[in-house]
Amino acid sequence: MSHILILGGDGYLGWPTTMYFSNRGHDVTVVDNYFRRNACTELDVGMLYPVPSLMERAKIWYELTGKEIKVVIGDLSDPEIMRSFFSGRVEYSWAVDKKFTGIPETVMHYAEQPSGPYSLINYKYANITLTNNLLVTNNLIFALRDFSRGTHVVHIGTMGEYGTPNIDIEEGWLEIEHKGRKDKFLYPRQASSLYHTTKIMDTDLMWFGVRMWDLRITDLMQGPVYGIETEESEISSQRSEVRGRTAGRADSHELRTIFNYDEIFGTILNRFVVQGVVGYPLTVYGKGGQTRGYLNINDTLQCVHMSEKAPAQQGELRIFNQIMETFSVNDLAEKTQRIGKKLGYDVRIDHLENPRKEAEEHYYNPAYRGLLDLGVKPHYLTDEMMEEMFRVVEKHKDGIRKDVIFRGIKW
Ligand code: USQ
Repeated sequence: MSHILILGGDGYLGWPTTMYFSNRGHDVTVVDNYFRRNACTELDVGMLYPVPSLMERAKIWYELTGKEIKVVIGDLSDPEIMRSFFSGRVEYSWAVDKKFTGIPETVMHYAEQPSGPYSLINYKYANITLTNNLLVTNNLIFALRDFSRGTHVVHIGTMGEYGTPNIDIEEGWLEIEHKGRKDKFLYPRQASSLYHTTKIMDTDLMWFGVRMWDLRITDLMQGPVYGIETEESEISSQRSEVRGRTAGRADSHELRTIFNYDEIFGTILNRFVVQGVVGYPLTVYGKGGQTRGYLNINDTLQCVHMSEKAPAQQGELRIFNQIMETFSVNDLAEKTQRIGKKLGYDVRIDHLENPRKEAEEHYYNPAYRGLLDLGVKPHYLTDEMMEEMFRVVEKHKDGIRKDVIFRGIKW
């Protein structure tokens, strides 16, 4: 089994990915600077339930499974921290065995400020987004250039890089015929937030690294993710109950991922379910015709796994569109309302003036075959899936803060 380094392993997707690979027998090292937690505290946005620190999570995971996840609390925008994972000078914040595991075969790169609204609060948050996201990616490609060009990077990009063009969206590349000659280019990109713009810049940096130094990179253009439980969070909650470790821990689900429902860090469907449960009218922005490609958190795990198993070639920037189905905001609101009503909630739908600048009615036809061809089996947004989300959220209903649901951060 290979050694996997997970950058940004404390976040909504990073921590489930960490457990997923550890559970499958990989050596996993995880690094995070607690950006997300600190930003939630600073901006006072709360979370659905408290989660233990990354070091505590690694310890609990070790107690429950006997599998070690090595942890580094550190800021990857510092090049020396990034380089330490390749030079062998890494200082683990927590590990059972503090001996260097070796250069990773795969790096999963999630270490980015992931929110459009955060990036547009004001120039200060815009700068944090730009510096963090671009420095981390640049530090990574230089560390690979200098220490390990054979390491495969799996980077989480975003479908938002493409925007909503009036033509079909291809998987990363577009063949263009111009004045009788043909060439292949990165598909035109035009993001709708500053955060999404940093992901375009990431792609450019990584494409540069591939052209100059033959790096091998998979860039996954992901849509908004929804969901809470993964196989590993369920296993761990069963085991922790069996061991009677529940006292004082978050509802015995201590290894569940961080779950935000606020305007800044919550993605739309997670927000809608929470709004449905607490009787807050669903916050549809504008006309609600905004269409995006969505996926279940369990499919993020499958997608990064399939990408890891069948890596990009040396000197290849491989791009996949990581979505499983498309919905408009109105589709999601109606679905939430229908399922909520079935479960006894009076779910109302509100159309707020859109704080964002985005097309509210538009053509949207993205290709997304690549990951399915690699063997990903989608978990679609069925009624059962939504009911399950309602049930988990219901358990934490009393702690939900209505004041963080909508602030109206303007673009
Ligand atoms: N929206 C509403 N009401 C809400 C929240 C969102 O109508 O209360 C609308 C937004 O205006 C947007 C759509 O729902 O049109 C999706 O919004 P979102 O906040 O769920 O997603 P977004 O800001 O695009 O960002 C999220 C993740 C980001 C990821 C991106 C994928 O935070 O990290 O890159 O989804 S994508 O949307 O494909 O660019």
